[in-house]
Amino acid sequence: MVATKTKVALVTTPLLEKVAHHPLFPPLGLAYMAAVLDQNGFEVKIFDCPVCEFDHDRLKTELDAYQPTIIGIGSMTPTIASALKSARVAKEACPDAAVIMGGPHATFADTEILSSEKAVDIIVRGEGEETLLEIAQQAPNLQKLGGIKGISFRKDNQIIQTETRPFIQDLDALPRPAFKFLPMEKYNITGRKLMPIISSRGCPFQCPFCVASQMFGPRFRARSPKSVLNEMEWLRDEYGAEGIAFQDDTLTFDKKRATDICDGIIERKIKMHWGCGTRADVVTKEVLAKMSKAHCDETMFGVESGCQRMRDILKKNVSTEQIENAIKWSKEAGIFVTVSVVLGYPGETKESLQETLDFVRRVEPDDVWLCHATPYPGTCLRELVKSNGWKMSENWELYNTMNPVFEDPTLPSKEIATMRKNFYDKFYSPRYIMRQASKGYLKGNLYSKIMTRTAANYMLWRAKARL
Ligand code: B12
Ligand code: SF4
Repeated sequence: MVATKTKVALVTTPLLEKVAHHPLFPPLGLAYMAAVLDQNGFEVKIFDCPVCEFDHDRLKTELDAYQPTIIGIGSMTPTIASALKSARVAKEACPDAAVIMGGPHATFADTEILSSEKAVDIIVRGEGEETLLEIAQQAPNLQKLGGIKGISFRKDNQIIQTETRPFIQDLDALPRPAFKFLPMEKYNITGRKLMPIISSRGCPFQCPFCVASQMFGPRFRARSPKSVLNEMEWLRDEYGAEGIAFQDDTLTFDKKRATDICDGIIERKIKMHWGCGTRADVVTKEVLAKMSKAHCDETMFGVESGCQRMRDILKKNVSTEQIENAIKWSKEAGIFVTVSVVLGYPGETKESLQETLDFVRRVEPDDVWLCHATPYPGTCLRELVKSNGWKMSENWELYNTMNPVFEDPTLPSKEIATMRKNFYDKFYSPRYIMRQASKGYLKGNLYSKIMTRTAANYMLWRAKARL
């Protein structure tokens, strides 16, 4: 008799219409967990509802037909309402299955979710690969959950949080993300196949508004350049990837390793455009020039503020000179520069906000993310807003950094939102479109091409809104 494999379904929850979203990328976290389960003899299906355009009814039909033993659902803060609805339809379709939730929102809102949502049986906190595997190995009789590190669950009307799981030390030992379970032909960003790679996890900087450093820990854990280069070639050969989006928090934290990856790209003639995020204090002119030679088209710097006093409050130990140099060197190297700033963090004044916007205008990046300070569960910012007793929205759908979600009595959120909007109205100008179009279409920078369209759409949307 052939033993039947335990079935695991992994779900990216359907997008709710009114929740803003970015271009759709293959869900790397689910693909990593799928790879580990697959390697250990489990049968896996991934339902990436946004890209498949599944709503909750369709998800229910799919789960009903599949009848898995375990259903794992990912969670981000703005989509948590949809994730909880997915849990409910999962329980209706498969009443005997264990419904498990993981990801950055569930990790830090575990007790709230387990106390209010009976459809969720277990929450996996932090990295999921080892934890989900251990749960699957116990299924279907999940009687010894107390022995599994990094989970929260209900028992006798109590919520049990097991010991925190240590972070995975040898990232090279993980199998490659199992993209074979995803409809890879559907992921296109303005017609180009851009694929994600994460070459390191963890961040030693611990900025008080950031979830990533809490999720993946304070130590920079890096994969070897060889394994990263092999994965780039694999994505190109297996899936036709034309570009790579590095999902690392700080790709160049170890400059020597970043340089080795670039040297490898050049030596192996891997001709793919790529982009990454990093900090201005961990790049040099030489590293940026090398990155450009290795086809880096875009880099995003977490600048956070143009005001030194605010950068001190934000524990961003980076000087104005370092930021200006990083932007200048990137531009000289022909790299598209995005800067990300946080608006309205406690301590912000109208003057510091203006200083930031003036600073951004002066350094003229190719793009700018003006993010409202957002108190995600798990951040020091959330604790600060709570301890100040300030009004804070519990509507998670608004937690996308494009809306103010708390009220600092000294700086009305409406004022921040207006200054933000006015900035963008001027930034995405016809001159901007011309500049990006010339870089994109004449010099071939992929991100400039994308931004030409984005800015043109923004101007069109603004013109229509005024009619
Ligand atoms: C890529 C990315 C995106 C992509 C998502 C693509 C995708 N399909 O995954 C896009 C561009 C869409 C995106 C959008 C947003 N993002 Co984003 N994003 C990231 C980023 C840079 C990398 C994610 C990643 O691939 N990580 C690597 C994998 C291995 O980790 P993972 O996905 O977290 O999965 C692991 C664990 O979380 C866990 N896990 C995850 N799901 C599940 C499910 C189960 C069942 C289990 C058991 C475990 C589990 O196990 C996985 C493996 O270890 C992270 C930063 C980071 N370092 O993670 C931010 C991050 C996740 N994003 C964040 C934010 C704030 C956003 C936005 C709200 C706002 C914005 N300005 O971008 C929007 C919201 C989108 C939405 N509609 O909800 C925050 C999360 C905050 C929160 N509480 O939700 C992060 C942590 C960044 C940060 N520094 O704060 N993002
Ligand atoms: S914002 Fe960037 S540098 Fe700061 S803790 Fe998060 S990942 Fe690290």
